[in-house]
Amino acid sequence: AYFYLNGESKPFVPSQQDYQKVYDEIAARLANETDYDDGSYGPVLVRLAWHASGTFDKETGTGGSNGATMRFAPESDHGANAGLKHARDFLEPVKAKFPWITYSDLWTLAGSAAIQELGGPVIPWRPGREDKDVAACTPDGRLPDAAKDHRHIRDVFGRMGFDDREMVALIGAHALGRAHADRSGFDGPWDFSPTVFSNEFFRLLVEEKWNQRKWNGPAQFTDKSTSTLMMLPTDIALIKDKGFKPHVERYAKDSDTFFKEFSDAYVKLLELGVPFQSKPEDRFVFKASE
Ligand code: ZEM
Repeated sequence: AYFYLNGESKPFVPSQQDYQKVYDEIAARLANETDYDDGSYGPVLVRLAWHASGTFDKETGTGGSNGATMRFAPESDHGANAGLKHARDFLEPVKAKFPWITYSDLWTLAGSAAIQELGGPVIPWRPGREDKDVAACTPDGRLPDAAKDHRHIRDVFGRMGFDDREMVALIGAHALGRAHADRSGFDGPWDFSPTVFSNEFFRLLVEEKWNQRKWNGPAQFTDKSTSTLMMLPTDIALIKDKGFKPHVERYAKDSDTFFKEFSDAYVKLLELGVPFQSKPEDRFVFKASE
């Protein structure tokens, strides 16, 4: 578990300050590399950390962020992971500068950094993940399919160990980024500021009228007011289902509550299946850039 820096005889044990340097490097790259999508790699980093973690199966203890097996085919080629190479490649110069960090720690740290740098809540984080080899790749089909319904959401997130409230909070990350026709087949952003973390996804879900989009692509929804935004079938399922809807309404009204409950659920997601030596109270709180 130790990393020997070039020519050093003592093992290098990184401190919180060392991880803050990794955070700062990611933040600096986010600020500089604006020639991508809506001007930020932040959303795709949030998605990388989620897809690295969301393969977890609580029954077998397999999958999860511990391993970073998405570096390898077949996992990198799973349909759900289309486009995440942009996020992995964005982080390669960071890995090169801080070779002592594991990919699995780096990807999750980047998820925490991206949420904070995009104006979201603090995402406390701790190290301790080890990279695994190709044999630990998870089978295809563990990540959710946007064409499906409320039962599928409960099946997939229930397998990870989440309850209704946490499922809704997590999907609120769709305030960020967009769908790409050449990746998932779906198309468009969920709100008008896809590089700012907010509760807009929930407000629009409740306040807008969502119609089926008329196009040749997969079934998705578009807003009546501008026809520029989109919702996935699984997003619309959140206002159709009795267990999910009260949380959508709470988050639509109360941004502070959403930020708090999102943070708790995203921290839990990034830690699923990781055999930490440290305790939850040892998590680091990274200082965001100004
Ligand atoms: Zn997403 N997500 N997601 N998601 N997601 C997309 C994009 C993004 C689902 C899903 O199928 C899709 C969570 C839950 C669920 C983000 C974060 C989180 C896209 C578009 C699809 C199709 C991909 C593309 O074309 O590039 C489904 C079905 C979900 C649950 C039911 C959770 C949980 C997330 C984080 C906590 C983010 C940030 C994006 C935008 C990525 C980007 O590149 O802009």
